[in-house]
Amino acid sequence: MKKSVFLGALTVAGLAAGAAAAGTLDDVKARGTLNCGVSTGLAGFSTPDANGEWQGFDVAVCRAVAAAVLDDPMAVEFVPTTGQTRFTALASGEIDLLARNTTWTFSRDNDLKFEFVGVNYYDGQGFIAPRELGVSSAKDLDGATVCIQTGTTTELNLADFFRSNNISYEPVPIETNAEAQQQYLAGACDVYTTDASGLAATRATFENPGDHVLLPEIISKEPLGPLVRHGDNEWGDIARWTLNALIAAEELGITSANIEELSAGTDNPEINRLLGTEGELGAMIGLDSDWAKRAIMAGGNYGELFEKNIGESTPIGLARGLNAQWTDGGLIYAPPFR
Ligand SMILES: N[C@@H](CCC(=O)N[C@@H](CS)C(=O)NCC(=O)O)C(=O)O
Repeated sequence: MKKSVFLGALTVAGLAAGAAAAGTLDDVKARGTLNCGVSTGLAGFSTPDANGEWQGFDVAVCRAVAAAVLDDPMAVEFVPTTGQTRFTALASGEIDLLARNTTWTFSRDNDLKFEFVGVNYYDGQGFIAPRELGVSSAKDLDGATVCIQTGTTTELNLADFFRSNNISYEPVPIETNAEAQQQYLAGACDVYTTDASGLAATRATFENPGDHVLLPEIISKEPLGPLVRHGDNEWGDIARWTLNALIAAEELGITSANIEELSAGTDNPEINRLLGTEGELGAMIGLDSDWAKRAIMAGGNYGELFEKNIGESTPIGLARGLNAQWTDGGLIYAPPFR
């Protein structure tokens, strides 16, 4: 009896070791590139520039992970995914990481079996309407046609919102943001609903953004973040702590401008542990001591990435709001590096 329990434990340990040996980190290293799922195109978050190079706030997460793991922020194969295709791409192993304004929900975690490694943007669902429609509240949308992306939380929130307000709507289902924009501008739907950040990003690309208003209601919570498959905790930890490194760097005042200097050693022990001049944090996640330094150098700390890609001085024009550091009254908070 005792023996079989012992053997059972060994078998489980053996399986776990086997899974770790054939884990995502090894696959990524052997391949030399990170396969990162992004959107088909959303200004500021993930979109190819004029040279076909992917840019944006979500793209930056892929680049930071590639820098940490492969010592090269450019070693990323970007895989465009829609609201519908993103989960199959991750579950099937086509991508190692999904960084595409994806909302962390109970069913995506437990039913689809993914692991959200954190939140890089706290959002909520809003509506955009042509100014000439004269609508000032989403509650005035009884009978409206609504453009909506399939495979999203947006679809379900919309149904909940109209039902709880006892009003009706007609969905106009579309697959990509580009299609939504085109349909909305062509008048195929009265309003377009999606994450408020997505609405801001989309409106920024309109010829006359001022002709469109964002309605005041935010009808849901949309904590957006990167995710991996269940079952490879080591890989999940690398993605989670890379995101945390970007967040902690902002809190600790580590920037693109001073990181070289700070990584020679400082009198702040947490900065030293993060940048690898003290302790063995890198080894604990199977990486070298400079992993976080490289991740931060890929594009800057969390705040730098926010300002550069989607912040108030960009056409997207998003305020930090909930996405300010906890020290500034926001929700962005990295656990301690110790
Ligand atoms: N956060 C929601 C919605 C995500 C979503 O599909 N957002 C749209 C608009 S913000 C998008 O990213 N579109 C880009 C594309 O079509 O590729 C979810 O996870 O279901």
